[in-house]
Amino acid sequence: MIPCAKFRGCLLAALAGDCLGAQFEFSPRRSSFRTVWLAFDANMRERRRCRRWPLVYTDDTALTRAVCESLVDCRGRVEPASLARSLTDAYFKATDRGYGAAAGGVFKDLRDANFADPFGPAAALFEGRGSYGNGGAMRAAPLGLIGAAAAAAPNAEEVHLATRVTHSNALALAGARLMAGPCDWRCASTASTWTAEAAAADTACGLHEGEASSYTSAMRQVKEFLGKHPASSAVDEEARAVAGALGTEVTALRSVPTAIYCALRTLRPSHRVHPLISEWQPPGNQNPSIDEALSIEQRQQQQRLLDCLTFAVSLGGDTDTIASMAGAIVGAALGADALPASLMLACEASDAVDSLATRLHRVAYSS
Ligand code: R7I
Ligand code: MG
Ligand code: MG
Ligand code: MG
Repeated sequence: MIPCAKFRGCLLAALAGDCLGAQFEFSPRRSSFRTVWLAFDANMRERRRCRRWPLVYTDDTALTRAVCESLVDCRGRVEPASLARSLTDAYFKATDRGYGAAAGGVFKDLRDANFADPFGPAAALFEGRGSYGNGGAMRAAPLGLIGAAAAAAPNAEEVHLATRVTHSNALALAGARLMAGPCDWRCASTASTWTAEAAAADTACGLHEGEASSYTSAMRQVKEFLGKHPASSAVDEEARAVAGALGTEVTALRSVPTAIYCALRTLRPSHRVHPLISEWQPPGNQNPSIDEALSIEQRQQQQRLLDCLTFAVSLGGDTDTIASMAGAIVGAALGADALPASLMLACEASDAVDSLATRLHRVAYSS
């Protein structure tokens, strides 16, 4: 059985990546690791001064929550009509959470047709080719959790159905499939395992390995970068090179492999957390004992997650989404202990996301 702590770690770290990354999304200039970290540190201290959460989440979390809710309602299955309704409700509850340009139209069309054809509006986008944005991949983590919990092989078919409600382009489908794939939940965190999954996703979606536009070729680059071991003092050069080669765009192909790189970089045993973070003292918040009573191992896990999210955001571009997807992978690997209490106090609805993760876990193991 996959422990509930992994479900919680996955969804809470995805929330944290979204909330922390949102303040930098598509800034005109990339920020240094140091600048990003100083902002995060301030975010984690801010809660003491304000009544509401200082960091609000964006569409990434709104839709991830909606996927969870639909899965819980449907006892762990993907039912496209239920999912379409759940995603659309989330959108109309707050349309100002930074949705992709095409997303709003899909949700309006779904609602206007009373969800008669859950795939119709998305299939018509971009002259019938469908969106290749990362909006399917950014909400795929709960599908991965459910898929990994089922004894059967990963529910690739269900990931397709869930994605096609908004994204029908092969590049979006393969990216979502990769994000929901079995690697991370099982902690098979080597680049080779991910590359094999990328090949499976490419094949299933009709993308061809030899082409530049494939996840297999992107994962090959991920592997190359992982083979280098830059010193933490060269972290900004690493970020520039990774952002240039793998991308930081809203397209699935130019963001999913980037997020995977950020996660695998942090999870490799030889990884050294940046000194700014290893020297960090968690703020004493309303309940100082929460952060201060950590074991050394827990503290190291928290530092690893923070290091991952800081690096992901320092890449620039689609920072909320890349940090959220990287967070989902690392959070699943490390578990909920990796989330600092002060960070959870800073992120909108962290308590609601936490209980949703627990409900999803219960559903995953109750049939
Ligand atoms: O994929 P999607 O939900 O966007 C997610 C992103 C994340 O960064 C969120 O944090 C949020 O900021 O948005 O939304 P879509 O509108 O489906 O896709 C995103 C964008 O990708 C579109 O608005 C287009 O600019 C571009 N795009 C395409 N452009 C040309 N041709 C997607 N598909 C195409 C295409 O086929
Ligand atoms: Mg967003
Ligand atoms: Mg979107
Ligand atoms: Mg984004």
